[in-house]
Amino acid sequence: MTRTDRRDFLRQSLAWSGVVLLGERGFPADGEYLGNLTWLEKRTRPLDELYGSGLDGRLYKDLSKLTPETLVTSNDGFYVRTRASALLDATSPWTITVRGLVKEPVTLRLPDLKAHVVPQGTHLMECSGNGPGGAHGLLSAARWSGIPFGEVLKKVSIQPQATRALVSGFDQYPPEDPNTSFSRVGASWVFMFEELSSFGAFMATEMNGAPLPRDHGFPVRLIVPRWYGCCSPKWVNEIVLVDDGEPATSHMKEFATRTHQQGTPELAKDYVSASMDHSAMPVRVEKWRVDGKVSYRVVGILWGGDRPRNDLLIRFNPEEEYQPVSSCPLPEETATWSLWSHPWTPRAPGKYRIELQIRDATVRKRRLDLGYYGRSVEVSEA
Ligand SMILES: Nc1nc2c(c(=O)[nH]1)N[C@H]1C(S)=C(S)[C@@H](COP(=O)(O)O)O[C@H]1N2
Ligand SMILES: [Mo]
Repeated sequence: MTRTDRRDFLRQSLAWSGVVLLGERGFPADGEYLGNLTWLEKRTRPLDELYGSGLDGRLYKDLSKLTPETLVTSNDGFYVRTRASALLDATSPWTITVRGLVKEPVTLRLPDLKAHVVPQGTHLMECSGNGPGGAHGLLSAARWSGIPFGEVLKKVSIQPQATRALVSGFDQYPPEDPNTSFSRVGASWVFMFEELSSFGAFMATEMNGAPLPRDHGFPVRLIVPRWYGCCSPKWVNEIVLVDDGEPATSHMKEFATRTHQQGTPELAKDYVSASMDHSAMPVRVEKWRVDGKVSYRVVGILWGGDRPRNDLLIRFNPEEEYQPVSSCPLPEETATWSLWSHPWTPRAPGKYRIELQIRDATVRKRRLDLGYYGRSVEVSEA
């Protein structure tokens, strides 16, 4: 085991140690599992099924199946937002052009950068437009390897006025591609050098020990840990070094609201870091029969934020008080997600809206404050 593997393994076993009294996969050992309740939010997309092409290509992950063993998503189970273009030719040596505020533009050959590939650990990615129509399934985590972004910058001589990098990928689709997507083509984002280094951005070449799958950016994509997925261009082929006067890209503007910007700024420098706040949601409500009585258990995930915390609260309707989640192990770090669970005895049959919150009011958690990940169920037996 490498150091990262061992850390992942330890984290996963620790994450579930809060429920060691429960049986296999965390279920009560003596109970009968009766299945999961259905979410009442209208779902319009299939789950765990790769469909569509190009910009419209999607895979929404079925998060209700998450277990401690599947917290690292397999390559073909990882969510997809935009599939590789039919025009993408990744056979010849891939190149990345670095231009803009450099002494001399250079064309880097990916094979020449491969010496800098190192394990980067497990990182979660979430689409900022991750809504109920796809059961919030635009969320996955993988173990990545890649080239630290700083190593790429070392290959060029940077002019002193450069403060930012505009990173772009291959985003050309055949005219006959039947896109009906509301999404616009392109995923270029402008980052402050400082953001790229402090968040540990890297150019990923491997996912879970294998070359990146084509739909996930083969042969190389950017990953900005703890930022929304819209800031991680796939099929990266160009880096332009720019200064503070650089306009925002159309992609940044399209995603301004979803990344919690103030309005839709015209200049890249007026965009705040698109990092994910502390977030949590239920992924399933299990129904059990224990000692002849029906009981429920809510299982969910916790992710985002800048430091590990487990002061998670849950409530089962807006008029109810929040109460501490009964089993929420403290994660080791916030690069990826962890599981929590909470036994639930509804007072009466009826509809319940489940919401999560963080106890510390000083913590930034904009989506929790908005009730963004709240989900509802109907209980027929209490
Ligand atoms: N070149 C390119 N990169 C892209 C996109 C795109 O449309 N084109 N979509 C972005 C968005 S919105 C998300 S959420 C992530 C999704 O990455 P995944 O499909 O590997 O899960 O890729 C990002 N990178
Ligand atoms: Mo996204």
